[in-house]
Amino acid sequence: MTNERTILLIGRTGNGRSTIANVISNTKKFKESEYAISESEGGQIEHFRVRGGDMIYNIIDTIGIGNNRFTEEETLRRLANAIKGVQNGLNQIFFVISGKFTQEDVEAFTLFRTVFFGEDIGKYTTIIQTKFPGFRDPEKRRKNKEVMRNQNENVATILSSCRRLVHVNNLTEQEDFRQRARNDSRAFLRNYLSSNCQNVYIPSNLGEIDERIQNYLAEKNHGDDKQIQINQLIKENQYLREQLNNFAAQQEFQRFQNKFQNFLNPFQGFQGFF
Ligand SMILES: Nc1nc2c(ncn2[C@@H]2O[C@H](COP(=O)(O)OP(=O)(O)O)[C@@H](O)[C@H]2O)c(=O)[nH]1
Ligand SMILES: [Mg+2]
Repeated sequence: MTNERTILLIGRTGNGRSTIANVISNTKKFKESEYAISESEGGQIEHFRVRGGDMIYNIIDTIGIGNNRFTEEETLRRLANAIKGVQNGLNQIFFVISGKFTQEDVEAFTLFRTVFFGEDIGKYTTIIQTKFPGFRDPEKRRKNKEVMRNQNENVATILSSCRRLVHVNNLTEQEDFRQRARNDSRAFLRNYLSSNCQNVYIPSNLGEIDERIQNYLAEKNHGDDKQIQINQLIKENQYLREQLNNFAAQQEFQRFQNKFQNFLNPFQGFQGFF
């Protein structure tokens, strides 16, 4: 058995992937950013060893979905390069969400499942929820998971397909001078990794990623074209409705004018008196 483990961090920009990479590796090598705009450019890999052990951990931070620095196509291409680089397979994927499981997170997870990995992605994936102040309290964690499960069917399906939901709150030095929250996260995550990443996951059809990206983008563009057509039809429909309303109002006015004229008619003969 090899004494190497590889962990891949994925998710939407700003959710705290780079921070988790720093926390686990106990370094500051990954750039944490308050501003989604200064998103890292692609995959960054660092290695660390837990003191007293001989296991080498490779931790890979990837570009975030939804960053506003690159186009979607460029983002997917950079992600593909990072994932293709993992030749000996992955032992654990951390899908990072923050605060709550949003619709955008659902879409990002679906993208990873359909374009990059496969239906079995959940077997190797742990969801990490960052920015969760109650992370030390089992009751708050349980409640949060329950709320998330009841949120909607998509979220519930993703949750039940993954290994586990883990909560952390990786506060910055300004927020937590002694870094207690990060130390607790590190202890938990390292312990979790030591017993949860023995299996190796080699995503199938890695060679076809580029093709799947092209298909995904083509389908999406097709969807966008359809949406444009629908919007155009809605606009035309609105215009016709307005015309119809104007016409009806004119008719109504005409009817009123005629009635008024009819009312005035009997008095026409008296005009000479006024
Ligand atoms: N309060 C709090 N802030 C966090 C947490 N994780 C990340 N952050 C902050 O969120 C911002 C984005 O984090 P970053 O790791 O760069 O996100 P990435 O785009 O997913 O790599 C940074 O300002 C971090 O300091 C957390 O668990 N709690
Ligand atoms: Mg980052």
